[in-house]
Amino acid sequence: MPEQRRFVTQSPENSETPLDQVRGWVTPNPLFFVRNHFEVPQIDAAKWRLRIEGCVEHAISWSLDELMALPERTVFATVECAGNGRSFLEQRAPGVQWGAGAIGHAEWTGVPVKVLLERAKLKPETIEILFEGADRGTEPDHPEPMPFARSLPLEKALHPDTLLAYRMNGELLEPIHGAPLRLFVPGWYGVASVKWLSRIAAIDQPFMGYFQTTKYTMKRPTPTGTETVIVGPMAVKSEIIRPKQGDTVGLGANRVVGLAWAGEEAIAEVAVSTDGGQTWTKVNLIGPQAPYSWTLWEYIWEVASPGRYSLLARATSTGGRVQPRTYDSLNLGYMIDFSRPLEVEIKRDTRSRAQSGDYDALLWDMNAYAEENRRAPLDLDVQFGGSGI
Ligand SMILES: Nc1nc2c(c(=O)[nH]1)N[C@H]1C(S)=C(S)[C@@H](COP(=O)(O)O)O[C@H]1N2
Ligand SMILES: [Mo]
Repeated sequence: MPEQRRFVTQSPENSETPLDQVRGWVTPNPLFFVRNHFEVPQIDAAKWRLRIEGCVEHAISWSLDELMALPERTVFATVECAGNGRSFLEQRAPGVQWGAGAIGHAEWTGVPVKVLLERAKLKPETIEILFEGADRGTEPDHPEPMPFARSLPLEKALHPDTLLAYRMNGELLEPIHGAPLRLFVPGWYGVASVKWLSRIAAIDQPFMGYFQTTKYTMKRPTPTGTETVIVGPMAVKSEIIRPKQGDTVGLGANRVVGLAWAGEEAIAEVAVSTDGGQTWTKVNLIGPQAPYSWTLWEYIWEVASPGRYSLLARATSTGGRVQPRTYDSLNLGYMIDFSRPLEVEIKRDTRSRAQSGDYDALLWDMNAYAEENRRAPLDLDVQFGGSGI
């Protein structure tokens, strides 16, 4: 049976990408995680229009056909939910109790927001752009129904890679991912990428909506105390996807496979420790290393003695940011970016997972996976980093 998303909650749907099955750069749409605060709204794409209003010279509304006739742009990007990994926190934080899979990587196609804002012509007093979804509902501490809405600072809204997206991996958006049109903000936590867009407004005051004041904020130290910041750009982070937590593997050469990402930056380096963080070894990065995008990595771990081992991975971005070892509780249950130890047991009589230098096996795996799941084989030119073994 083909793999499926792993449900954390049924209604509204909150489900994870099955990360232990990742074998390629792009996450297939049916497996791509879903984060919904409210039920999916019913939208008739033929009647749907996107309004642009507020501090603009020309308030305009657009049909989907009109938007799709504009010059389009495509961006590959990884999206992570700001609450991804919340269930691993020692001190329980409220919110969806995600494992590691509230993340995915896709090719996003649409019209840069900038193109529409230029046509609507922003008035000089504009400081933020507000994006409103068609989904509505209540929260326990907000009994009045409200739409899901978020604003972006002008600079990010006007970045040419910030898209009004109608395609995901080449397919028209599915309802669950925001059809007919969603905002897509590469390098930022998923919460910024408002789905089911209905309205855009240029505003001259900071937006104080629920999803960026009551929720999705963190604390940051200041000389006099702390200040509140809105969850925005993604952290630098890595995840070990094979072996899995609690696996038993054999003596000899074991292949450790993982992912690493760095928000608006690309990954520069990933290192692995198999002794709980005392010593670190650089891994081989596999496939494209690009801004916004995760990279797969592989480490051939030669183990000489049986026992219990604690594995850690640590990513570094091209800008020099390094993944932290511990969680910063000022993040308030968001941006869960610390290196999480993975415990495995090495047994003498267990078959080892990989032989040294089995790059071919990795490629074979990726293609076998595509075939099994009736997906197009990888057309990606896989490059292996490092010196090889
Ligand atoms: N309208 C609307 N947009 C939304 C949300 C939502 O609940 N409603 N959830 C946000 C959050 S928190 C995330 S992580 C991403 C998830 O996008 P996906 O479900 O396509 O993976 O959508 C964002 N956009
Ligand atoms: Mo999210």
